[in-house]
Amino acid sequence: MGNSARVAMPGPALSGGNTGKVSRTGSAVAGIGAAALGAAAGQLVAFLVNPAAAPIVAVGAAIVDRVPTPLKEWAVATLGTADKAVLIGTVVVGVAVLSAVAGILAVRRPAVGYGLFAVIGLIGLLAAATRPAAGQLDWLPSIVGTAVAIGVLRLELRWIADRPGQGPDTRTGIDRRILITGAAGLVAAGAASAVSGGGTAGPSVSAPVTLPTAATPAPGLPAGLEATVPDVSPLRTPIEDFYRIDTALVLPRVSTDTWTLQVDGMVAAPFTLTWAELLAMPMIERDITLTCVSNPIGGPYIGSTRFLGVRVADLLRRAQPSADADQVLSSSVDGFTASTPLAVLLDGRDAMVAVAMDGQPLTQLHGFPARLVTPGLYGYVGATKWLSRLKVSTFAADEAYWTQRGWSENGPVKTATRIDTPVERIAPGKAMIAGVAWATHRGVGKVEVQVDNGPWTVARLGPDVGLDYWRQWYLPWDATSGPHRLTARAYDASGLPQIEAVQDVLPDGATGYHVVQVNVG
Ligand SMILES: Nc1nc2c(c(=O)[nH]1)N[C@H]1C(S)=C(S)[C@@H](COP(=O)(O)O)O[C@H]1N2
Ligand SMILES: [Mo]
Repeated sequence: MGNSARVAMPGPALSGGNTGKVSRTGSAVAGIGAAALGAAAGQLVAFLVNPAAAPIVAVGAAIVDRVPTPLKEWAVATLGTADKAVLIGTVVVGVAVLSAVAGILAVRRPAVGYGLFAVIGLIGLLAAATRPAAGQLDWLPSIVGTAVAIGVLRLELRWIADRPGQGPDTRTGIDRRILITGAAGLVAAGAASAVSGGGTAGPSVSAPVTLPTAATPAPGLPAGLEATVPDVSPLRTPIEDFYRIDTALVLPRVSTDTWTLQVDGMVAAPFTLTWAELLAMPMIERDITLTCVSNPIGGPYIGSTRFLGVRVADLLRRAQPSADADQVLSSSVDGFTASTPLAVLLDGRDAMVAVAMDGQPLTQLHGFPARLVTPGLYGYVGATKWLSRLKVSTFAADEAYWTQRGWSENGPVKTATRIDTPVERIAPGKAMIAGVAWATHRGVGKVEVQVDNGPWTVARLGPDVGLDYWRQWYLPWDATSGPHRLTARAYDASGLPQIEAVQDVLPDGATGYHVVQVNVG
């Protein structure tokens, strides 16, 4: 304990060759450097144990799971899909500030600095260990990270207290070893998070998956309006443009070697499928439009593509659900859950456990190796990615992730339309008003467009790809100079118009007409 006794002494009392007082900046840098090296160590251990258990990421994930729904909606609305980067950035800044404080306090009272690091580590540990899909070793990255941070801080305090021969950097007045440690910490933390694919953009898992051919293939996709109408959404969304919404700060990495799908709960014959067993089942191929309940009117969180997969109804029939069951709770490997009405899954629609989008294995972003897709329902109630389990159950017994957070238990997609073009400014003369409309699983019957306060005019519809797919539309327009307001509304195939009253996305999807202001001139 000789060393710690020395460290415990306040700087000036040490005198011995120690001349100056310790700069506040220097001790703050010491704290940040120690924390950065600790974070790097935690990140590296997490890389080996479970990337989602890295302390910073785990704290971010805990925040994601706990922030009040209105705040989350605000974040999605203002930050869009950058919300994850902003969240992680906020956690990093928070830890940096606390570490700077820990460094400053530690110069006079080392125990306080160590204690603060221990508290930060404990928060990381608790966040990691209480994640819904926590692994057995998920506490380890935080422990190692904290130990490294405290160890480094201890060393730095020794440097601060006793620095003969190692004078401060002439420009900053900070001990060079502390500056070097800080720089090394930042580099190491950056490198470690890059290595472990921290953040949102891990490379996609491109396992050599050979896709089976569909027992019932989809017919060829007709040519879309995009060939003739500039700027309309293409009939099929390219996968790289397909929206991505999920709670995952670290994308789950699932190997098809170990992946299984458990089908159980209130069933007579529970079973578990391996990847090979799933692929051996009859596959359907269907064109389906997927939408997020958080998509604002006119928003981007919608995509349409071709899915290949096994009918959920085939799986459920094999398991034989109990007559008392009314929902299927689907789980992801990362702990996310969605509840889908059992009746919906058995009513003949093409709900499937999908293994491919647009002729390619699912990308990691979109749920590799298998996800649920339920035509007609918003993603949060029927599109679980990184799917691992289908539990037949009741709404009374099991509440899904978003239902626990105030979103509606039922999530049928509302009829809506989006004006894709024009936006903002165009030249006077011949123009094209165009967009997409959807009334998923009911089909689009009609789209109407209104210019300013003029009459509602029926738009021309693009090719019909089925009830579960969006419909492109366009209306030629002779644009006159000046500002104009364009409004569009869709009807489903039964003739019901979309809801006009404006409602926000919470709790069951936005309503209201899409309105676009354009300046012609
Ligand atoms: N595991 C998991 N699956 C999930 C989610 C999630 O957060 N975690 N989000 C759901 C929501 S809200 C939507 S809208 C869709 C989006 O699917 P996409 O990212 O492939 O477009 O995924 C659903 N599946
Ligand atoms: Mo969603």
